[in-house]
Amino acid sequence: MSLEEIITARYEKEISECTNEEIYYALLEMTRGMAKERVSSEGKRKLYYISAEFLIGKLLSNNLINLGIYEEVKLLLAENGKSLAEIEEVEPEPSLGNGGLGRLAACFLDSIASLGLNGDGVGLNYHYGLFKQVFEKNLQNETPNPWIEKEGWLTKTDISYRIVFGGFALQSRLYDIDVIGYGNRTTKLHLFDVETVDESIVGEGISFDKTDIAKNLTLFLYPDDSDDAGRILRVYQQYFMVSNAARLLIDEALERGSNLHDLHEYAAVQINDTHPSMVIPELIRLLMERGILMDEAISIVSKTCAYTNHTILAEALEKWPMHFLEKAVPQLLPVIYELNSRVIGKYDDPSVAIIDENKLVHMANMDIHYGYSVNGVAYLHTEILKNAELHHFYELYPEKFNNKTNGVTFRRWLLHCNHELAELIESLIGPGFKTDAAGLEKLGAFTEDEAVLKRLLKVKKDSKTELKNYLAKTQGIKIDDESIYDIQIKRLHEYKRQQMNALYVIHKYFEIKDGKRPSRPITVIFGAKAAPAYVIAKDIIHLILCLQELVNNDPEVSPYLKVVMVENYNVTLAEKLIPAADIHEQISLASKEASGTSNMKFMLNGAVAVGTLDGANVEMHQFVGDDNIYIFGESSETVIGRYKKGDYVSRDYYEEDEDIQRAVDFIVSEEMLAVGCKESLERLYKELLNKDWFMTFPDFKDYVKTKERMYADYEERMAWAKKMLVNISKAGFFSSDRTIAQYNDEIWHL
Ligand code: 26Q
Repeated sequence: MSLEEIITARYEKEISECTNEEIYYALLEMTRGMAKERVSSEGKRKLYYISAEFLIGKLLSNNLINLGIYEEVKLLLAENGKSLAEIEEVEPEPSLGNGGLGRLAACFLDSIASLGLNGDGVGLNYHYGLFKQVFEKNLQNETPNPWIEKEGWLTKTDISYRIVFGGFALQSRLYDIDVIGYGNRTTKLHLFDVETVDESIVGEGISFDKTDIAKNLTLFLYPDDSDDAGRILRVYQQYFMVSNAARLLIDEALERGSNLHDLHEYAAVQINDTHPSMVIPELIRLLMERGILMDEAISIVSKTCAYTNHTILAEALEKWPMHFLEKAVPQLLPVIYELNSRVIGKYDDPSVAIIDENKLVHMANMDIHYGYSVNGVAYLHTEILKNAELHHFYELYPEKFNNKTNGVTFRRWLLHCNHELAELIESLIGPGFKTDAAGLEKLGAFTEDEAVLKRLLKVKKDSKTELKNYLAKTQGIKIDDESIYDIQIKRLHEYKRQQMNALYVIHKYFEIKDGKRPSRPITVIFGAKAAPAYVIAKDIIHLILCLQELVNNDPEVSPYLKVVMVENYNVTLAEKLIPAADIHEQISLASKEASGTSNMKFMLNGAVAVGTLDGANVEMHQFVGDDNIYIFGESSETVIGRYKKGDYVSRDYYEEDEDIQRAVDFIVSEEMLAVGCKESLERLYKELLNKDWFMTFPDFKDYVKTKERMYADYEERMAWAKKMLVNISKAGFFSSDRTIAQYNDEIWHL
């Protein structure tokens, strides 16, 4: 049915007489109808991408683009006095992810569908997803983020399983979201829910009874795991997710003709970080229940499952206390014990055991022994895994290790979020880049073409004005679109070093006070959520919010420097911020950021990076060369060496460097204490002075110098525009279509 027909049937009105809400629901109905008419991909082997997170973002406009009807719909609405941009605002954003890992899974689904591969996503239907971030008194508070409406993208299916836990069982229900690829394919995102979930048990903020599993299981993503009740709830969630996934894939394989002895010919499972790792023992258990002997069950599962590692931080590698598993999933214990005893029988090396001497179950170790592939997510990351973090495993199984540098979908991160730039590119090199991202290289022919460079600057300026208007309207934030937009958006983590950027802001504040004014105003923009129990991360948010209040209200400074911390940073905001960025901050401590993916989105949208040689920045640097990216800081070798020697003393740097001293002292200055919370600011001050675990001080001088150089270069507008164009032209490698094609060629073989 056409939009007009749907609107007449639903409301007996004309489009022009409808509210934005009414039009949104009509468009939803139309889009869902069109998705149903499309074909799902087929093939013998099917991929199940199991992930605790799918940060899909809003779907309406992206779906209209992938269906090829965006312009048509936009025009029709405009003719009736309606704005598609305003209608987009009606859609709630599902927040089924924390950050990079979840957004990557969403980009991958888009590429799997667009490439026509036979694969679905499997996860959980969290009713409130990740919390919504609210600032009060310069502090982060958390509230629930409901996104499920009576009418939405979810389709209730008739698939339901009985999932047994220690002492009780829960009935699951599968909901599906159609993932509409670019072209004519769809795949599915399968989200399992529990039928007894009860939203009414949520109390103040995001608090709830963590022990009432039947009612709370799918309420939130990663409930606070600072206590045992929260941690064990994660185990229940993970098992629920993988047991459902395993049953679904077995049922589908049987239906397509598998006899289960050949299950690996019908199914491939990608384990997205260790959160779905229990799928290995669960699949073995389910095969044994169906009559297959243990040896064979292990062999089948080992040919089915592959593992992706997303982090080098040891504390993020999941290790579950055996007594948690004993309580929540006792049926898995015999399998896990057996898997472990085979490992220790074979290898005389306690570091590769699955169960350690403290009775902790190392999920990654299980994945590596009993999966057929282990991959990192950027070149440097994979090298560090092979040579350091997972070196013992690499010696055992060199053939399992491989790299798959991350990518992002150009449909959402260019065509959808930056129409004007996509149109400019298409006018220069034709539409081929939409399906073959490598085609962007053709832009290289225009790097000396002044007319093209001017058009590019105009596109950037328009995006900056758009962001300015959006922030004014939605968050009451005022910024100057003639200023340089310098943006850092990502989860708040010490290793990502938002604190170093904040110290730079303080440094600049003092310079301006001293009469050294920048030639053009600078707007430093942050967006970040901190895990509710991550104290120092919240202190850093507090620092930035205090700086925002102080700097922006200082008449001497604010004409030259503004600090902005957007509230509730999410995919929707990223789509507005990224096209508008002049400069993007990728300043993690070298060796700590596995890949990063916002770096790729910024690059694609013509922003220039200031960054360390970490994660995928290393590859970006190789593609664009020294002139088009601003690299600073110590190398990953130096950093790894420092950790090994354990000889880093932050106080030495503080005492030797006046700039560092002045900036760090300011955190606990009278001015700051007047707008902030003493306890929090002092804690952060001491943390930096006495620990600075992520080594901001050794990199600070070089960081300041590099930013100064960058701001000066920005004034050479034509030379800067050339850098922008080079970045865009070299971004093709970072398309998730390329990444997914490699996963398929080298791991999945669908
Ligand atoms: C683990 C145990 C207990 C509680 C929570 C967790 C947990 C939750 C989320 C561990 C890890 C995550 C998320 C990790 C993540 O997003 N990693 C990012 O993955 C991106 C995609 O590969 C990379 O680009 C980023 O570099 C990496 O940080």
